[in-house]
Amino acid sequence: MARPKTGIVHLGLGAFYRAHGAIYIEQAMQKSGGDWGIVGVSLMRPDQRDALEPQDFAYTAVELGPEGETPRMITVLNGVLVARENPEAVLKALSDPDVKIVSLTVTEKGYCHEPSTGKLNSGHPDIRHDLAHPGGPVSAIGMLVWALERRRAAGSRPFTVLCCDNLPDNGKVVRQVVLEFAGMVSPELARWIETEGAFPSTMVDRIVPATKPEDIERVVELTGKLDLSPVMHEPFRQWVVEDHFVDGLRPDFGAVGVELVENVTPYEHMKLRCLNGTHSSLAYLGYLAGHETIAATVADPVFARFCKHLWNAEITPGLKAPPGVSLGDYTAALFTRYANPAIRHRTWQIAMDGSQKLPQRILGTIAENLAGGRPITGLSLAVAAWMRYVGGVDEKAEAIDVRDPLSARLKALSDGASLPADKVSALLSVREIFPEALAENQSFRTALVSAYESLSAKGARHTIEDMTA
Ligand code: CS2
Repeated sequence: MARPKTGIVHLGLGAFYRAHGAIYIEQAMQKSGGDWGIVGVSLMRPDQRDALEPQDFAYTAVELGPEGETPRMITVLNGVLVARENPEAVLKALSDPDVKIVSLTVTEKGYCHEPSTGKLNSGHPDIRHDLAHPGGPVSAIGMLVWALERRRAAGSRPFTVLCCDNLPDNGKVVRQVVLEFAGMVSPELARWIETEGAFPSTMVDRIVPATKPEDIERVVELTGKLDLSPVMHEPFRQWVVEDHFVDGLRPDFGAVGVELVENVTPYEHMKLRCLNGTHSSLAYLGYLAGHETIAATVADPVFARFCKHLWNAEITPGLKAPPGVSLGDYTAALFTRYANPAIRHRTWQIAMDGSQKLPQRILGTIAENLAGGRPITGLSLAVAAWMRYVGGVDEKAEAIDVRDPLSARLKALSDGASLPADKVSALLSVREIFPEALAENQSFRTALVSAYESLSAKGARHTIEDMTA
């Protein structure tokens, strides 16, 4: 079957994008046409390319719903490149004038920014490397800027940069770091990107656990075919996008249910705080209590009560709902999504990269609640659970495999103190995570110390039980 021409390059090809953006785009082309085939880029590892290439980049997306599993073949990918192996091929793809959109899911840490300020971390080793290597960038930001420079030099138009990561104002974040990097290359380039480029913010949502070996076997049972890289996802999906694209060029998103809006901020706040905020809270506390998945965690009534308490008492009271949305309905639907037993989303997976996630998921709500006189006990317990987690030892005294760009430093800070109050103080000193005003707030500190003490003495489950009794 003839494939559509490539119009999109996606940086950070993982299960999430293949089960979310890629499917929307394939459906938009089925409805309205257009040359929006996708070339995916893995920044480091070749495994996605190696699994997908022999199957001509087609893969199975399996919807795990209450009525069972629905597999669907997705054929929107035209290829996968591996940046570490061949950065020139990536720059070439990005410089092709037929490519109108470059989208990204490179995770929070992939923007090389300082989460608490949103500015480029110009001391980041990848950024320093990329400033010196126009032909061989290793960071997504370096790839974007050096490709934009090639396009400008060739007299082409810039591409739209479509950020699909869970960051607030994600378009603004990537615009800020791209412009800062470009400014160090040449003021002219920065000006061109600023005036001609586009960085719409987006809110993306679909729960897509990492594919497990048993998923591959399940797909064989369902379809009779071996697929080395299927993706498993929940039925729910949402994509809210600011309709601001270079020369207005984009797939017919409106035809497939993508919400095109002027201002994505209320949607992002709602999703990051209600979904990702409780996801991370359940991940740290659930992991410490020995729960393997989110579904198992909320099947425990103590945790279910806690999750609802977080929404009702601490998260939604200060939140401005997007137009026409009821936060009560939104969080009720979220609970059903978490409880879906077919989605085996590991607490350990969500617990990764906490240093990059806590600010936008939890700390913003805590800071606003403190200013507005609202409670912070439950969210502070979640932060204390993260502090226990990065200490690297679980409630059965077993080692935790902590994955975080700051893991070594966090562990050293935790190990360097012995009393809970000192561990809390040590971890609060990490400025990339806790802004000074919050770190020095006495109510927050007191809540953290008491939560940490209780976690050490009684464990996560009993602490929550007492709190929500
Ligand atoms: C999760 C998200 O891994 C995580 O940190 O909270 O990936 C979450 O599943 C998605 O944002 C849902 O849209």
